[in-house]
Amino acid sequence: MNSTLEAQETTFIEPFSVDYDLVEGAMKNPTNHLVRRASDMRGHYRDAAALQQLIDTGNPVHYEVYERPVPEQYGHLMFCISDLRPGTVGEECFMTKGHYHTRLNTGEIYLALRGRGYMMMKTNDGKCRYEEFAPGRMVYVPPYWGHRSINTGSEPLISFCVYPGDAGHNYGDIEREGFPRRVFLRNGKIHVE
Ligand code: PAN
Ligand code: ZN
Repeated sequence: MNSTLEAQETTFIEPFSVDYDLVEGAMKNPTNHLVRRASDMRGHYRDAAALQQLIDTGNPVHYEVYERPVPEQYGHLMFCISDLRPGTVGEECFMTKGHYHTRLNTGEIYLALRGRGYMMMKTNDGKCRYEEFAPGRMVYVPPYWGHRSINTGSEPLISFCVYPGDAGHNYGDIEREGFPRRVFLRNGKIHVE
């Protein structure tokens, strides 16, 4: 049984449940498990030489994302749990690549479960804002805002997110534009510059 609303297809599926390990930030039986290492982050940090050194000395994991995908359609809700490791590239805090949603007018909810950090957000006309991540805090990423998570703490930053099934991910524009602000750890203090 499929229903059509605003001429967009929404596939009927059976209800299901998912179990999480909220301390490890893992989904027990993920269908998709994405692992991004230092070598996947080329072009994103200011200090390319420091990133190369990290790649050459073990190429550590930056973050992992666990998903149980649903149809990528209007009406469905995609969700995932992610584990962004602590660390720096030079002095810049570990972060996700960041993206716009392909359908720009789709938002996202992030619930912080463990660790400390920021959600850095930007629009394609140059606005930039950030919100702090801390356990028990929800960050709302409104439609039109590109977003990137940044770990400013010493333990993994674990978050759970939910977004429209038909949102899609646009990495290319963020790679070209970058974010106007970066987050650094210097002498034990966090600086947003
Ligand atoms: C999240 C992100 C996840 C990884 O599920 O995809 O945190 O970040 P990157 O996609 O930037 O590598 C999300 O925002 N989905 O829309
Ligand atoms: Zn997103």
